Amino acid sequence: MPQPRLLVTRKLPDAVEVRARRDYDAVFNPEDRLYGPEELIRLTQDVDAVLTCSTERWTPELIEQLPARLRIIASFSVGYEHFDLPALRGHGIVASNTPDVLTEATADVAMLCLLGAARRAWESQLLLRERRWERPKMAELLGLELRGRVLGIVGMGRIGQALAQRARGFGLAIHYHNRRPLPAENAQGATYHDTLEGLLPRCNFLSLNGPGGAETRHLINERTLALLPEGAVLVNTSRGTLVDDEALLSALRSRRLFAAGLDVFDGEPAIHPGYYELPNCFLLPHIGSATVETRDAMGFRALDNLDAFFATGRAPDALN
Ligand code: 8YV
Repeated sequence: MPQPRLLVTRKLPDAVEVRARRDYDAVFNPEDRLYGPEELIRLTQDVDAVLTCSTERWTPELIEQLPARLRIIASFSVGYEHFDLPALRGHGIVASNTPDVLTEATADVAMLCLLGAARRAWESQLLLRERRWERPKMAELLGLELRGRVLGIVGMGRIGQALAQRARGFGLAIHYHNRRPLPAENAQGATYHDTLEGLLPRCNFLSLNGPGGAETRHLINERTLALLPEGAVLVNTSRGTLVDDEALLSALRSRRLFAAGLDVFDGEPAIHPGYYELPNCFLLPHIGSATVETRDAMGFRALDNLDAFFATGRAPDALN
């Protein structure tokens, strides 16, 4: 049996590419260019499978033009809002993601964002790097203590729960909003709110850990931001689309919010320029899953899905 032909759309860690090259007739993207829809249509014409990232959007218009030969698109990501699942299903193409393997790394970065925002890490970095640190000042660069405050988590899935576990160690009380309350063994004493409106007024810190997509677009907007207590901190490591940038920037400028810690942005990497101007933003370039172990595990999980699909016709992490 000839090896299935696989298009790998982005440059992936070496160990992942070595395995893909061993088991597939694989085509890579060594320059790590970002493919637009036309290029994707051209490059997929002679492949059986694609290993994609969340940087490629699989829209109905694009899916319409994929060849009958293409049977599976495995994503190197847990998020899957870049897939139009009904359109893929309609074309008999299986889509899969990589759940579980990036939970801990992403929860670590959520904690980093929370601490970076609360303790004014960016302003402190600037003071040093611009050689402006004259002497320790007792009444400057004062941040927020975590102990005894409340962290609200929107979206208490795997990553939300892993963040809650970390945050408890810092003395934060956990409240959360989810479609459904968690079983007691997963909630670990966290307080459930059945509405976002019920949760927000309780939160000194708010972390967004829900999925992207149309349903959650601009969940955090002028109205919902106004429900947070004065001086709250917003953390986002899920998807930038959850936040209305103009509303957040205005709350940060007026200091109604103390700070924000953001790893994801609407339209990234072309983020809203307003963020660059504000000292009370701790900004990271979407590095939630960026550890050696996790990025390898994501690639291996995507390949596991492809292997199982070609061996049995079923991908364990199939989404459709
Ligand atoms: C990835 C992510 O870096 O897995 C996800 O959903 O957001 C990130 O971990 C990125 O999406 C790679 O495709």
